[in-house]
Order: sequence, then C-alpha cells, then structure tokens
Amino acid sequence: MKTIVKKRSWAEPYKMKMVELLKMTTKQQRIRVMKEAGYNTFLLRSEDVYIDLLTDSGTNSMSDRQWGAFMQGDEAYAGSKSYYHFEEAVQKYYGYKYLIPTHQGRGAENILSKILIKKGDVVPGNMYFTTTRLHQELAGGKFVDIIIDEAHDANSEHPFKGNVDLNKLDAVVKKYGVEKIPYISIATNVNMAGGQPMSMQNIKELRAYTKKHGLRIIHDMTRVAENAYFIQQREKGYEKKDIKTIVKEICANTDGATMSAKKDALVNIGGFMATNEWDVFEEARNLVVVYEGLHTYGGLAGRDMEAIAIGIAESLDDNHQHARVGQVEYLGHKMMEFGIPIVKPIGGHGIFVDAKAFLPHLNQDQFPAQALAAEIYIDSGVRTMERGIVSAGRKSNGENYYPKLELVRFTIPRRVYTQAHMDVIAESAATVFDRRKSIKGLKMVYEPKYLRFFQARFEKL
Ligand code: PM9
Repeated sequence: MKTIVKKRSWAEPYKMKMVELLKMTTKQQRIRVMKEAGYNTFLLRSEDVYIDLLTDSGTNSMSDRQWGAFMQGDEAYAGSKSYYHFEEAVQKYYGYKYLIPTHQGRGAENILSKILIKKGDVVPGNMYFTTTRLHQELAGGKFVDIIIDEAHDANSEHPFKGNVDLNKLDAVVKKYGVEKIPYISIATNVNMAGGQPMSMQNIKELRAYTKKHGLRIIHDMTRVAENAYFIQQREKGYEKKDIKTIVKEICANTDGATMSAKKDALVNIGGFMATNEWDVFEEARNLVVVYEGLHTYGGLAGRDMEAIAIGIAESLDDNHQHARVGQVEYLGHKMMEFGIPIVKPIGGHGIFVDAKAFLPHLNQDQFPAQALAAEIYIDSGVRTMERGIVSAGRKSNGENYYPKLELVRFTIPRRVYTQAHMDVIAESAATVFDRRKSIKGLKMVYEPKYLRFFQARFEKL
C-alpha cells in the first residue's frame, strides 16, 4: 500500500488555556519608537512589540501545574517548605549536593566568582557569556576562550560547536599553572556560539583532564536540557537514553554549577548556585545573605521556588524538548529557504542571523547586527537582539573586543509562540534581506560602563 504521508509532524505536548493579547503597530509608529529607543531593542517598550524574540530568559509560559503550585508557595522568611522542594529537585534531577538559591543566574555568578577567583587568576571557558565574564573580571580574574575554532565560524556544521579544545586548555594550564586556575568554566548549549552543544565525549575527556591536574569544572547549566536533547539526537550511544538520564550524566562530570532558571527551567525569575563541595557551600551561605537573601530563599518568593521545582522536571521531558527545539528548527529551515545566512547547525534556543554576511557593506565598527535588529523591528514589530561587537564590550584596557561572530539573535521563548508566528518572523527577515543593500550602519552616542548592550544608544550614520 502506498502511503500518502511521507513524514509525520510533531506538535506541542500542551494546549492553551489563556492568551495574552498583543498590540499591532504601524510602520510609521515603529520608525518613531525605534529612533526614540536609540536603535537599541532593549530600550523599546514591550507594548510596542508584536513578537518578542529579544530573549528566552524569563519569557517562558508556565504550565497549569506551575501556576497551581504558586498558591502553595511557603512564604516563610526562614526554612520555607518551598526551598526544600527546590533542593529536592536539584538533587534528584541534577545530582548536585548543595543548593544556594539566587534571584537569577548572575546572582549565582557573583557569589561563585567572589568565592573562587582571586586577583590575577585565569578562568578558561568555552566562549564568554556577558554576565559570566563580567563577574569573573570584577572578582579579579581574566577569562580565556578555549572553545574549538569551529564555534567562531558561522558556517561550520560541526555537531558539537560548544566543545572545549583540550589543546587550548592544556596551553593555558602550561602558561599560567594550575594554581592560577580556580576552575574551568563550561556552559552547556553555548549561548554566544548560537546555542551550540557540547558532546558527552568532550565533557568526559575534559573531566579526565581536570582530574589529572586537580582542576574544578563549574558548569553554567542554564540550557543543559537543550544540550542533552542534542546529545540524544547526535551522539552515538545516546539515541535511546532519555533527557533526564543524559542531564544527570553531564552534571555528574562537573563539580558545581550556576544556573539561570529563567531559561530551561521554565520560569519567569530565579536561579541558583550548586556545588558538591562543603567548603564552597559554606562560604556561599555566608555571601548569599549579603547579596541575595537568607540561604533558604536567596531573593526568591516561596512561590517562585515551587515553580522552579516543577519547571525543572517539566524541562527534562523528551516530548517537551522535541517540540521546543523542533520549533526553533522550523524557523531556521524557513529562513534558510529564503537564503538568509544563519549560524549552522541550527541551535537550541534561537536562530542567529549572521549580520556580517547579511550586510557585507558594513564594517564591524558600524554595528551591523545592531542596525539589522533595528530594521527587523521596523519591518514587522519583531524584536530581536544584537550578539556581536556591542555585546562583546571592551577589554580592561578600554579597547573594543572584536568578536568573529556578529549576530542577530531571534530567541524563541518556551511554550509561547505558534508555528504561524514563526512564518511571520521568517517572512519579515526575508523582506529585510531583500532590501539589505539600503541598510545603513549606526554610531554609538551613549555607552554605559558595564554590559553596554543593555542601555547603549545609537544614531543612524
Ligand atoms: N542570558 C539571554 O538573553 C539574559 C541576559 S543577557 C540579555 O541569553 C547564560 C549562558 C545566560 C545568561 C543569561 C546568564 C545570566 C548566565 N549564563 O540573566 O542573570 O544565557 O538570569 O542569567 C540571557 P540571568
């Protein structure tokens, strides 16, 4: 018998119970508000945005179970029941021994960096992340990139572009000595590389290397479940393992973690630091009361901790991750059909458009990714984010970093938008691509001291 259906589709493992209405704007309005926002999509008001792809951070839709648990949050100042639910989830699903809750990821980065980094230390990592590197620097450390070269090449189809290059790491260890390296900083599903995973093999090789040299691995596990999904899809021997098992195995090869629960863990606020070392935990408990709140809430409400505990479990469901990454891939394939240059392979949390290839007539000092994000908003009200020279910021000597990747990130919030939204987004990107030669660069007219991409202002050249 001939089958009519060649390939079966997937669909989301949920249905909608409530919707948020969006405001539609005209092109004239968008031109005006973009100018008022200094051509920085962070400075737009969200009510002027139609489809918000600024970030996948804190923009998740929570499930009915999470909202239900909100009512059961224990808001006691000390010893909240909700803290113990949160701790149980971190121990059960991730396997780390000790938990310090924080208001979000950078709260955990601050505490961890203050504890482990001394002035003059060096922190090797698989590509920088903005807040992570800044906390390392503020604590007196220097970040050194040890990601494989392929990660800096938008066109490389390497299946694990998040991998650490062990030769680069070895060169850093030889140059500075292990006593200057408080830990190796690894991120799963590397954000700035385009949401690209590490392989389990690489994680295990790194573990073997660090054991030999007596070095710690600290895991930025903000998008660990998405990384585990890619391991399941791409790595031999993991095809039949579920995401839960893979995540536990990743964590077991590291010594501690920081996490922004606002991403994979499917909540709107929250984070944590976790460690297997009692001494580090004890010091973190000392510092958390200074910067975040008591060690059983760390800046979170009891209801937030309940929602995180449930979100962690939901994020490790295979069907959820299939739909999550499947939606990102759907958008990526649509963009590729239009000929739009994007980072390959398609990553876990968004599509990263290669602004250097999109706007080859602009040099990096004319902020091509910033200019492109502004044009996309003006075309359709779709808000995206610059991930290039503006995000990279300046070195301690004041010089600009010039990252090889100059990208516009179309970040997909989890469980928020439909396939029809993806079509509208791809068509908008294609419309701007059609008139790309007419797009002008920008000049920066205001630059804040830290994390300039959030608040910098620009004018058209
Ligand atoms: N990431 C993102 O949009 C939000 C801030 S930058 C616009 O991608 C990693 C890998 C992250 C991350 C935040 C943090 C910090 C740490 N590591 O935002 O403080 O992607 O919760 O987490 C953002 P918090």
